[in-house]
Amino acid sequence: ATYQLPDLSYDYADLEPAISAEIVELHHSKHHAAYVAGANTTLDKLDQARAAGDFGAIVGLEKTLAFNVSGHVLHSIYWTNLSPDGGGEPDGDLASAIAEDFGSFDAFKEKFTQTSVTTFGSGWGWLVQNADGSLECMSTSNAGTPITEAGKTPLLTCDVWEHAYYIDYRNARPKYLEAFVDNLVNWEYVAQMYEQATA
Ligand code: MN3
Repeated sequence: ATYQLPDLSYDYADLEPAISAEIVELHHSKHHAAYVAGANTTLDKLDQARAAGDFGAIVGLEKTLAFNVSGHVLHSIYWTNLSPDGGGEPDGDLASAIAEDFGSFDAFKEKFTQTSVTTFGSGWGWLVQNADGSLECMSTSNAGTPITEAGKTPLLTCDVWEHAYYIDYRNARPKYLEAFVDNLVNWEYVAQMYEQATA
């Protein structure tokens, strides 16, 4: 298989109490795994359609492939930008950039939370860096990523599909965002992404 479900660098229970082991296990071993399986199955179907010269089928399969690969990549970023030792505030250049572009860390927190919470339907909340170096909070729908918009580099993302929080928080998406920002953000990883984007 071309795509593989990555192992997490922590156990399913390690993000408690912010996110329960039940959610993390379902989210990783079922939801994320379904994107990986979907991508691999679609690749096989594409091979068959190409071999058969079935150009009508190829267009639809390419869309399905893009959706599944994107879902796989988004979840891989999400797991990596979470940490059992996460939360708090970043330091160094990233902290300075956040203070400069949002006014303060608290103002950033407010903006990131608000942007993520108000994502229409299923999607993802983001902190991205623009081509001019400025930082911005945004959201994308379904399996959309900021990479498709010119000059935007993802630094941090939060999955706001209901499967990411519903068992623990029911419809209280703001409570999930609060727990995410206060306890789970792996700022070391986000700082690495910022360094790479800035280099
Ligand atoms: Mn998800």
